[in-house]
Amino acid sequence: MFSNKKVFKRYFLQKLEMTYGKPFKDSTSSDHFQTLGHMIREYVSSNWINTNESYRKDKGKQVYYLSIEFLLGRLLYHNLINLGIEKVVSEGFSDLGINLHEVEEIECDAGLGNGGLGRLAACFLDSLATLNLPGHGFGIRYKHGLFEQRIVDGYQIELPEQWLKHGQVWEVRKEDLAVDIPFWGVIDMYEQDGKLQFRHLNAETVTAVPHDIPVIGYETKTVNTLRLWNAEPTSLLAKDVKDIMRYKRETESISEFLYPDDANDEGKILRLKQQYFLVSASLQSILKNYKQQYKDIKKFHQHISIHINDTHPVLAIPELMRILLDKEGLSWDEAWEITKNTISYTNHTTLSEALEKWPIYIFQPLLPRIYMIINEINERFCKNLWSKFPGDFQRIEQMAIIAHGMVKMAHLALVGSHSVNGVAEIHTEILKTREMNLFYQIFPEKFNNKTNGITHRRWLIKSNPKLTQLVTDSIGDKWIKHPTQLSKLLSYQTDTSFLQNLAAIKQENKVHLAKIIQEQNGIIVDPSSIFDVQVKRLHAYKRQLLNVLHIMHLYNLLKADPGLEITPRTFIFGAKASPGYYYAKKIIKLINTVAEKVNNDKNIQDKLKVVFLENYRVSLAEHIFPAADISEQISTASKEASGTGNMKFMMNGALTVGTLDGANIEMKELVGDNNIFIFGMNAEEVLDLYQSGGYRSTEYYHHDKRIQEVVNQLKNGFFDHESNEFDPIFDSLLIENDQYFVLKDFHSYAKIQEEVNTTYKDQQKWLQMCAVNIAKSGHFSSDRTIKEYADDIWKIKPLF
Ligand code: 26Q
Repeated sequence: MFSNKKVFKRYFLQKLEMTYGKPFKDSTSSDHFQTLGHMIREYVSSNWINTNESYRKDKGKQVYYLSIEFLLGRLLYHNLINLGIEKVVSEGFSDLGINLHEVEEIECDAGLGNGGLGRLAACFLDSLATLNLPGHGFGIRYKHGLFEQRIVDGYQIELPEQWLKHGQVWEVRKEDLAVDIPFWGVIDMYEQDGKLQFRHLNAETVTAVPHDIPVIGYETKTVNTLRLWNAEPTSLLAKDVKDIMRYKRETESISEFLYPDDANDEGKILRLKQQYFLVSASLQSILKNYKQQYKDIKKFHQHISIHINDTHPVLAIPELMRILLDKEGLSWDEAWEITKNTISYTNHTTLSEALEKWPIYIFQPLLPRIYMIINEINERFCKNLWSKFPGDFQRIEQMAIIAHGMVKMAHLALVGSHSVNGVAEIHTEILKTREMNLFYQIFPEKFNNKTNGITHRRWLIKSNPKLTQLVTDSIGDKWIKHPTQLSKLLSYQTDTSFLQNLAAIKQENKVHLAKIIQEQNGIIVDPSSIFDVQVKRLHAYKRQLLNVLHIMHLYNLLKADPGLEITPRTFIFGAKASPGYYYAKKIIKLINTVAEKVNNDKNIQDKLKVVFLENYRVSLAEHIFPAADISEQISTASKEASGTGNMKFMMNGALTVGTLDGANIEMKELVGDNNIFIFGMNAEEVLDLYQSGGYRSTEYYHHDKRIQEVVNQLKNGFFDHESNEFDPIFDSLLIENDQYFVLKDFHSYAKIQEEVNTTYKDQQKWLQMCAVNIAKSGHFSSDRTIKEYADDIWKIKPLF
C-alpha cells in the first residue's frame, strides 16, 4: 500500500471513505491522521507477527525493559521515517492537497514520563528494534500523562493531560492476555507434603489489561512490542452497589495519573500500588510466555533478562521470587540464584530525596507476601554481612534493606540484581566511591557504567531534516546506520561552503522557532541573535536560577550603559515544575517577571530578549534543539547523573556552556577543551566543600557588586514585582547558604558567557566548533548505549 505514490493515494482514499462514510472533500485533518495511522498499523502487522514468531523459533535470550515511564512523544512521523515511506506519503498527500506536517500536529504526544528517565526508555526502544534486538518495554497506560502546563500571569498552572481523548491508533488492546494482581488481604501458611505453602486470602484483585504498541525499527523488519498495562476492575467481585463504585474507582485510579515528580519520593500509597501493578502484571506475562515455550523453569535466566529502570520497578525482585517459590515450588536458594541472574538495575540519581523508601506500615498490609519475601531477603543479607564484618553493627544498619521502619528500594536493587549501572562515567564513579561505596566493597563485580544516549533518528533525522540532508550530501548516508561515522564531518570543518550551509540551516531553523515564539508568546525575537537555550525540568540543582541572575546582570549592564556592545541574545527557557515544588514555581515566575521587563524596555534596543516557552514536551523540543546556538548544561557539578538534552543540542550543532557534570565531561573529552565552554566548580570541589562546610554564600554577596545588585533586585521590586514575591529565592541564596553554589559559580559563569560573545563574533571559528560537535556526537547515539547493554549486561544477540 506504500509501494508508490499512486498506489498509496488509491488505498488511502478507499480506506478513508470506507472508514468515515464521507467523500474525501468533506474529510478533516483528523480523519487523515486516523486513516494513515491505521494504514501503518496494517502495514506493519505481518512484520510484528513475524518478529514474535522468529523470537519464539530462535529460542534466543530476550530482554524486558520495565519502566514506570515511557516518554514517547508523537509516533506518526517517526514511524514513517523508520519504515522508509515518508517520501511516498508526503508526496501522495501533497497531490491530494494535504500537508503532512499539519496532519502530524493532530497527534497528541504520548507524554507518559517526566523527563530524562522516561525519554531514555523511549530512545532505548527505538534502538533495540533498529538493532534487531529481542527487547520489549513494559509500562503503565496512564490515562493522563504529565500535566499540561499553562503560564498565567507568569505563574505555572497545571491542567490534566488528555492524550487518549481521540482514541489511540497505535495500540492493540489484548483482553485475552489480562492478568489479575492481588492487593491487601492476608497470607495463609499451611503444610502440604511436608512443605510450607503460602496462600493469599481475602485479596482485592485488580485486572491488568495489556495494550500493545508496535515498536518499529529503522529500515528493518523487526517490530518489537511496548506493552502498557491498564488497570480495570476484576469482574463480579464487590458485593453491593456502593462497594462496586468504590472498588471501580479505586482500581481505575491505579493507571489514571503519572506522578508528576521527577526527583521527590512522596511516599504515596497509590504510587506503590502502581509499581507493584506494573511489576506483577509484567512478570506474570513473562512467565506465562516462558512456560508456553520452555519446560525447565530452572533455566529461566538463560532465556530471559529483566531490566529495571531505576528502583521504581524493583519489586520485580520479590515478585519473581514469589512466583518461583510459591507457584513453581523452587527452593529459596534456587529461586534466589535465578532471580539475581535475571535482574539488572540502572540508577539515575544520587539525590537523596529521590531515593525511594517505603514505611513498613504502608508496605506490609498492601503487599503482605511481597513484604515477607523482602524480609527474608533482608535477614539472609544481614546474616551474610555479619559473617563478613562481625560486630560491625553500624555497617549492617547502613546497608540493611529494611531499617528504621523503612524498606529501602535501592538496597533491594543492589542485593537482588547481578548488574548495577550508572548513566555517565562520573556518575558511576560517584556511586562506586561515595553513595553506594559500602555495596561496591562487597559486590564490585556488579558495578558498571553505561553512558546514556539518544536516538539520532528522532533527534536529528526527524527533527532537523535540513541538517540531515547536508550531512548526507557531504559524507553519504552510512552514518545513519553507523552514527560514529559522523566523525567524517571533521574533514569539513575548514570547508567554507559546508560551513556556510551549516550557518544557513541554523538560521532557517531559528526563523522557524522565532515564528513559534511569536505565535505562542507574542514576542518578536531576532533570528540573528544568539539563541541561548535551557530546556529541562525545573529543579534547584539544574540551576535555572544561575541563568536568570546572569540575565538580570546583563540587563543591569545595559541599563548603566545602553551603548554597550554585546551580541544580541535571545534567552529561551522551557521547564515544568513539579506541582508541589513551591521553590521551582517561584523560579518560573522569576523568569517570566524578568522577561516582561527586559522585553519591553526600549532603552536596551532589543539586545536582550527572554522567552519562557510553555508546556515543554517532546514535540516542542523537536523544534527547539535544531534552532539553538547555546546549550545551557549548568547543574551543580556531581548532581546531574548524565543529562541527555546536552546530547540532543550537540548533535544539532549547538555549543555547550556547561559544568563538569554528567555526560558533559565525556562531551568535553570528545570535542576537546576548545570546542566547549566549561566553567565552575568540579564535582570533587563541590563534594569536598559540602564535607568541609566551609562555604559562606554571604561572602560572595558582600564582595561581588554584580551579585549584590541582582540579589537585592529580588527583594526591592525592581522588576515590577511584589516585593516579597521572590523571598524564597532570596532566602535560599543568603539564609539557607545557597545549597547549589549559584553565587560561588556566578563569576566563572559570567566570564564564560563573555567568551561566548567574543567567540560568536568570529563566525568562522564558531561554525567550526559547531561542526566538530556534530561530528563527535555519534558517540551519544543510543544505538551505542544499547549495544553496550546488550553485550555486557543482557547478553542478547540480534536476530539478523
Ligand atoms: C520517585 C519516587 C516517587 C515519585 C517520583 C519518583 C521519581 C520519578 C522520576 C524519581 C525520579 C524520576 C526521574 C528521574 C530522572 O529523570 N533522572 C534523570 O535520568 C536521566 C536519564 O538517565 C539522566 O540523564 C538525568 O541526569 C537524570 O536526572
